Amino acid sequence: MKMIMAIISSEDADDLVYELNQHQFFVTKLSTVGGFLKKKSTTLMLGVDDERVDDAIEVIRKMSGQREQVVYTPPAMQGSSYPNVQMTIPMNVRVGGATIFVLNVEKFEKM
Ligand code: 2BA
Repeated sequence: MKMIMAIISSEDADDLVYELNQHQFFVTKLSTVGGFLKKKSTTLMLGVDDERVDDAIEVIRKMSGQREQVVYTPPAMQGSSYPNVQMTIPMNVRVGGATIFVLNVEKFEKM
């Protein structure tokens, strides 16, 4: 058995946990903070049979891996001659990202 620890963006946590549960993975969710940037993150702990480790990682990659997303931002236009015109500019931003550790589990018991 292995313990997967995945540090992910908190925005992705609920959807990822749902998807992992759908795939019959047990998950424990911890609220964490990055030591360097002090930004809130979520760390998931999954106890997984060896042969299912790759499946779990694939779900994590799909739901919380780094990806590009289009966001629409208002342009920084001061003193426009058309104040009622709402313009937005599409921008590609990188979201998500996961750091994964896979640890050997010496013993697993429920009592
Ligand atoms: P990432 O490498 O994507 O790491 C994101 C978060 O994952 C980290 O948040 C930390 O909570 C966790 N993490 C990553 N590698 C780890 C490890 N080997 N052991 C334990 N936890 C680990 P932060 O510590 O706030 O780091 C945020 C970002 O700042 C990192 O993104 C990396 O790009 C950069 N960074 C972190 N430590 C750094 C350092 N000592 N020097 C330069 N850049 C650093």
